[in-house]
Amino acid sequence: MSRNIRVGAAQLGPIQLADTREVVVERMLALLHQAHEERCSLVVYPELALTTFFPRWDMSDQEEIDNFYEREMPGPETRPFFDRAKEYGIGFSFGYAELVEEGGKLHRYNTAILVDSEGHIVGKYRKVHLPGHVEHDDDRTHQHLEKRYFEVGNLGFPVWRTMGGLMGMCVCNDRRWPETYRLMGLQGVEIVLLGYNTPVTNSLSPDESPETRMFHNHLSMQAGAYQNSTWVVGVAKAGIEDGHPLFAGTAIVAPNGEIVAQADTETDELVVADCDLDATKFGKETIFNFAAHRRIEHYGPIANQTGVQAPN
Ligand code: ING
Repeated sequence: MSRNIRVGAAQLGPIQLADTREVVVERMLALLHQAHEERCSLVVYPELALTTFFPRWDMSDQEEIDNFYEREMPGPETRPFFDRAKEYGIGFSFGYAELVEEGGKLHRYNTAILVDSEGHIVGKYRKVHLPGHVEHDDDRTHQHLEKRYFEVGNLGFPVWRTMGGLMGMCVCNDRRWPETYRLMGLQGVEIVLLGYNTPVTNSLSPDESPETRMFHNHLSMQAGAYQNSTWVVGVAKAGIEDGHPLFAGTAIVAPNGEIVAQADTETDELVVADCDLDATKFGKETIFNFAAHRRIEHYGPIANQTGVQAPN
């Protein structure tokens, strides 16, 4: 028995400050068309797929900052994309900066949505693990101001039963935290869709090699996949954005932790793999049969303690 879903990981090359959403959507549509030609039924795009990675810029003018956010989804620039995907019968996810009024206040999130093959927004996720800092940091080779521009996500780590499987999402830095995958694993997730924008250099450790950073990227996703017996689709925005390089490494990871397909370039590239969602069953029923093997009576600090409390 197999529940196969052909997935397209739609890596995007760089998006410059000067690039309009219309131009970016045209690039996304070109990848969507290629996915249609290759008979994909689900396409995954990166974090902040509509704009440059603006948290690298130290901005204080709220009007300037808010130019990077979407106030409605779909909006005028993204509606053509939603329409074409529905025409093709292809589901998709992508990340964007969300500006929303809730409880009479404006809120700003680093968000991803999941849209099914009939064009319905099935799910939304708001990034929980925000890396970086709030104030300008002279010790860094480049700024990473996600803690200034976004609030911590308030939707948890949902999993949705859609398009024939159990699907979840996370965003970028979330992929480095085991809790992210386990919270979805405890809901039976069979495929995790995530996008990332990751600088080639670590702003706090310029000596860290690009090879080491790519190792950490794949290690995080492979571990998450293996330890929760789920597919993981990790999609980069890559290349040099206004002089700031982001790394690629888009990959589709099988439930046994092996990478089954990955990008060769640092530009717009569709990486395709057939993902049998039933391939998640063996791990879930044996080595990672949570009900049979987990001992939650010992896990309290994982949920109750934030930082390290070392013995004296
Ligand atoms: N980017 C990076 C990521 O988690 C980062 C943040 C940079 C983490 C350097 C570690 C080292 O891939 C985003 N957008 O979270």
